[in-house]
Parts: sequence; C-alpha cells; structure tokens
Amino acid sequence: MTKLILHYAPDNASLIIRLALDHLNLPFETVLVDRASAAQRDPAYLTINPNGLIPTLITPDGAIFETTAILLWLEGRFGGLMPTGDTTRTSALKWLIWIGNTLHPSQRMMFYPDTYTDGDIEDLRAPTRRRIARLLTLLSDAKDADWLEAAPSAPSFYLAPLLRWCAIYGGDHWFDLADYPRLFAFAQRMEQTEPAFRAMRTEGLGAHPFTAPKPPNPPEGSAV
Ligand SMILES: N[C@@H](CCC(=O)N[C@@H](CS)C(=O)NCC(=O)O)C(=O)O
Repeated sequence: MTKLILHYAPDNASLIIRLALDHLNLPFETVLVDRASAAQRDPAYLTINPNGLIPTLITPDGAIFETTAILLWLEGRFGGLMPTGDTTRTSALKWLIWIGNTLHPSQRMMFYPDTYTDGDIEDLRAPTRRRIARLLTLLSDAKDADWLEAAPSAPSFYLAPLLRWCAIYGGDHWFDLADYPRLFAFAQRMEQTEPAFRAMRTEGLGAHPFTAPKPPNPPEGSAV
C-alpha cells in the first residue's frame, strides 16, 4: 500500500489526524507545512488542498482534505475509529459531523476573525464566544453522547484538540474547561492515552495538553 503522508503543522487541525493515526498504529510520514511563511498557501500545497488549510492526508486513493473526511476515510479503510454498537456508532457519527460542521467553524471565527469580518473584531468575537459556550453546554448535557465516556473514537480525537485551542487561542480568559465538568473529565482521560503521549513529544504540547494547555513548543515548525 502507498504510504500515508500527513501534511501538518504543530498544534493545527492535523493534530486530530495524528492522534487518530497513532491510535490505529498506522505507519505514516509527516511533511511540515511552514505556517511562519504561510506555506499552506504555496501553489504546490494548493494542488493537494485548494482551500489552503491544514491538514491534508496523502493516501492510496489520492490527497484528502477536510478533517472529518480524513477521519471517515481512515475508518472506512482500516476500521477502529468508531464505536461498534449500532446506537453508540450512530450517535458518534452524528456528533463527529456536528464537531466538524458546527463547533469547529465557530472556533475558526474566534481564531481567524479577520477572515470573517472587515469590522471590529470584538463585534464578531463576543457573540462567537457565547455561541461556543452554548455549543459546549449542549454537548455536555447530551444524553446520547456516551462516546465521551467510552474508549476514544473519531469524535474524541476531534474534540480534545478543539477544547485545547479554546483555552489557548482567541483572546485571554474567555474559556475555562472547568465550567464543563463532563468535558473536563473527558479531557483528563484523553491526555492519558498513548496517542496523546506521542503527540506531546512530536508536537511539543506539554504535560497536560487538554486540561491545562500551554502554547506548544514543537521540535519543528510553528502553530501560527
Ligand atoms: N475545515 C477544515 C479546517 C482546517 C483548519 O481550520 N485548519 C487551520 C489550522 S488549525 C489552518 O489551516 N489555518 C491556516 C489558515 O487559515 O490560513 C478542516 O476540517 O480541515
């Protein structure tokens, strides 16, 4: 099989894919996308991801962009990323798409406000903060999100980094994971997994990457 190559930048959305690949124990190579020189917008990179976004995974079926698409491709090809019981699997699928379609885009508005407004950034960030808080409360209260307490699956690998980034980016003191005890407990479990330990080393994420995250100190490249 053609090898898997992850185009990544430390502590970017490629982290989600790295966690999933390591969870599956799949061999893969990495190619750094140099955020410092905006290499995600280089013509060569745009041929594999015309959105100019990270991650991209090179696979035997071609280059795949969009985090959720990559996770679903990995599940389809190798299995092991989604819970097995029918009900849990359906619920995990629903929440996986929700994370990719609803939570992550709201975060992008928080983290890349210039992309979404020509006006005052705070005018965008204030309602976006409230929206993210509503979304996290909704997930926290969800009766059908039992994947949060189960063995890690695709939505877990997606959610844990998003919780991390809320704490690090988008301005000071707007987010405290302790306000969501169920999600805090989830984050605690996630940072005790082997894929998280590996990512702490490969991406310089620190000892508590999900419950008490600090800006990364990666061996190569930069997060922004
Ligand atoms: N919808 C995309 C979002 C990916 C995304 O937001 N990537 C960020 C890094 S975390 C990025 O490439 N930022 C660089 C930029 O916006 O120029 C996906 O799921 O892959």
